Amino acid sequence: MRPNLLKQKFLAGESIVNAWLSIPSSYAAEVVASQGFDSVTVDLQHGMIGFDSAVGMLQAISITSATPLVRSPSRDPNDIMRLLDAGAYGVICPAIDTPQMAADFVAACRYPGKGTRSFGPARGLLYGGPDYFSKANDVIQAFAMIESKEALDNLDAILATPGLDGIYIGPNDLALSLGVAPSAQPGEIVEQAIARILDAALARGLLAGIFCSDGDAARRRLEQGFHLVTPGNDANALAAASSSRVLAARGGKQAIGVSGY
Ligand code: 3PY
Ligand code: MG
Repeated sequence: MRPNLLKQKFLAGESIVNAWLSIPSSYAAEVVASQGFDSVTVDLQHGMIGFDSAVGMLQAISITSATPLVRSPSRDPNDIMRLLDAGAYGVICPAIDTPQMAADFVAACRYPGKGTRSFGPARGLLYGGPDYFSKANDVIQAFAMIESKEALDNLDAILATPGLDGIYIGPNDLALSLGVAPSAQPGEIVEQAIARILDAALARGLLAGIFCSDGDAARRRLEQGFHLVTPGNDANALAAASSSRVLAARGGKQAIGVSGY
């Protein structure tokens, strides 16, 4: 089976920089994936992306060595299994708040023996190779999003889920759940929660990932000990690059722009 470079890098102790796609375009996916990211995530939860667009985007990512990931639109096992069949090598599943949710999520990512994934690997087989079925349980990765107070309360039990590869922190929903406004620079309460989740993941040898507002924030999270960081998304990058060009063309006069999330 085609190797999972993200997994290999994690096992080798190397940091992982992950791209985040919200624009439903295989060409945009191809452009972003070609910039040297270790993994590229197609976001079907908050991105403007449906299943049909996601398939073309996973194909576009396939021209590079970056590991293709998805953020599933929900915890629904049917969504998760179909995205794996479309060739995702890892799933970031939103809002895993309880150990039962974590167990159900991991089960959806694994064939019987280790889970309940239904057979029909479709494009996963083309991308992964003829031994996809026999190797998929070891190669495909399952990352639980920790992004609520309930998940914090259940943290140890969630992290103890057999077969879970790691966690991915959603700092914005985490902030909301803790009663504070989402911010590019989270305040004390959210930072304490983030540090607690990171420590617990590191103690169990799980991969720890987090969404960041930009490249500088991502570098600081790597320095803090995270394994995988996402330096913002494609829409932010496009907005920032476009507004700086307007600014330059107008000789430095302030452009009035709106950045997508
Ligand atoms: C969050 O911050 O809640 C996220 O889900 C980031 O994508
Ligand atoms: Mg979230």
